[in-house]
Amino acid sequence: GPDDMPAEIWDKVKNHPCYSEEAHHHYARMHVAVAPACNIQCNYCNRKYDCSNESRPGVVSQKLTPEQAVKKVLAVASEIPQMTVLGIAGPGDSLANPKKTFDTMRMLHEQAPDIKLCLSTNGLALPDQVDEICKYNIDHVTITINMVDPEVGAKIYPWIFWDHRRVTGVEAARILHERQMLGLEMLTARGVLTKINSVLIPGINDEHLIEVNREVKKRGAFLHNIMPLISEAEHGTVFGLTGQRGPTAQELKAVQDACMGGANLMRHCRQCRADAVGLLGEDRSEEFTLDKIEEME
Ligand code: CLF
Ligand code: SF4
Repeated sequence: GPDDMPAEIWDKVKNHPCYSEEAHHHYARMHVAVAPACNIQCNYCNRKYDCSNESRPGVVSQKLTPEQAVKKVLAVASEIPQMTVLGIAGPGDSLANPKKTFDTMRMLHEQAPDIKLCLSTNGLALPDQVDEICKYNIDHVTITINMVDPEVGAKIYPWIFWDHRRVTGVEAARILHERQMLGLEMLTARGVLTKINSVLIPGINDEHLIEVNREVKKRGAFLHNIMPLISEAEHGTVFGLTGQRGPTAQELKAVQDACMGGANLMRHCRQCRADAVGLLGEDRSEEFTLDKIEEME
């Protein structure tokens, strides 16, 4: 709340539904699905659906061009006055699609300067894009960080696409880890509020997330959101984790509790889809499909 943080930080979080538990009852966010490509492979990802780093897997979002996205944001903003934040969270990685992501952000920065801009990324491309992020006043960034030990990372990420080639194994996880830490440090230095998402994968990174929490706090992360792996048979075989279960509610709470005293935890995440619209936990995306927006004009 306003009593326990500097005024300029409070100003950034007071109406952001993800960064403030209180705000999520009153303020809405929306996502536009402009970023289809990804530059890494997570073992828990099913590429047919939205990026599961931020989203509930098993939903397919309507992909938009930057122009369609801007049109949609302006239409939603005029219908839902509590809509304070626009995020780009997939369906792939926002920064693996820099042209589409930043074209959208630039147009919104110009045409709707009151809307707060937010994006989520796996962090691989982040250090190269920090200048661009600051240019459009994107002051909230989420990085998905599932490990700080490349040996653990090798069990989560079979490959990354880096420097024009595919890199695999522990080397891939080491590069991803270094880029995530560097990106986080650069955002902190520039005053961008950074939230860390971690996917809790039982037997792979459950105990390790305590160390992740410590390392991200050290580098200035504002919030740490530990999310359960969602693995449901009807969503098809997850790429490399056949038979992998998600955590129980008790297991999730135990890891979150073990992180108390470290980086502040977010516990109200609803794992939104890449084209979510409305209050967290409420999904009005069906009211704002492209054909409906065209009818509104
Ligand atoms: Fe979207 Fe993410 Fe920005 Fe929020 S969602 S890009 S930080 S505006 Fe929020 Fe949804 Fe959880 Fe994400 S509840 S999945 S944390
Ligand atoms: Fe899938 Fe991982 Fe890429 Fe997200 S970051 S789209 S979960 S591979």
